[in-house]
Amino acid sequence: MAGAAVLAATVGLAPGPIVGPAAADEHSGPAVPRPPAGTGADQTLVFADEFDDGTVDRGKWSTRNREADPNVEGKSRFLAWYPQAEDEGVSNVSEGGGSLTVRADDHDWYPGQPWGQSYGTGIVQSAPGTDRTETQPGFQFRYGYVEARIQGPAADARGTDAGLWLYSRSGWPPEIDVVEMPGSQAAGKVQINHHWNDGGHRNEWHYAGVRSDQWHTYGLRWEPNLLVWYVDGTEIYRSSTGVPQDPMFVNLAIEIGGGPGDTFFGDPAAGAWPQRMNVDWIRLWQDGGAAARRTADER
Ligand SMILES: [Ca+2]
Ligand SMILES: [Ca+2]
Repeated sequence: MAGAAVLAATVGLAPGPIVGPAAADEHSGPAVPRPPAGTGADQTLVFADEFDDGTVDRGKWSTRNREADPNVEGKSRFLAWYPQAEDEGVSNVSEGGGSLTVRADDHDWYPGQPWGQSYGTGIVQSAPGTDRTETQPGFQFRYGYVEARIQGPAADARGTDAGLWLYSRSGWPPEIDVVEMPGSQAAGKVQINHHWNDGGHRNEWHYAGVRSDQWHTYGLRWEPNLLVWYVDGTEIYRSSTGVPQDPMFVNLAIEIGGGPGDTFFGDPAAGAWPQRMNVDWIRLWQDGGAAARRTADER
């Protein structure tokens, strides 16, 4: 990726680990959200959406699925169709009541879908080049602290996988799951996961200890040699293995997949539809130095 190469050449490696509480807010005027104390000294809010104005910000988000089949312009993946308001007059992504909502449902047919997907769902991605013309400016970052307040699908959301993922345009893996909510889990189990390339795909999976259908804040601290996951501001896991060094972009979505006997998604035929994921806000901080080194190429 030319963008990634330029970025690597211009940004260089980030400073070492950052410790200590957040400093007092030096800004005047409207309050700028601060990262939770203890999650590092990151002070610069470099990307955020409060989802409070009732309109999905298409300057920040693409609603096409970069991982989906490019032949259908990012509209199909697994068992689901990702309808686009501008094309099909239908969208499963909306904003209202102070939150972004992704809806997954089991309509038999969506306008425009070519392959008979039985389900529809939605996504927002900050990935550059995700729109039809590959001109979406997008947002990527490397190192920092990202946090979102999320209410996921119910415990009976068989066939779904909701979450906040970080992906890289350089390929897969890497993948960092700030939070992932696979629908096979009867108790609405919430996971934090990490996938990396070690001459092959390796991963680690951890139970987050909370229910998917309750509101929680999920955070990730990403340093050059360390990943730390937080739920409601409390550290629940850390890893220094396979820490990604590529710029990554943000994804909020409900995927649909699985089938009879599937132990991850579960069986969508046994699911309760529709399911929703609500996101009150997402905020991403970097330390001042890292933020200053960000280039237009990262946006
Ligand atoms: Ca908005
Ligand atoms: Ca909000």
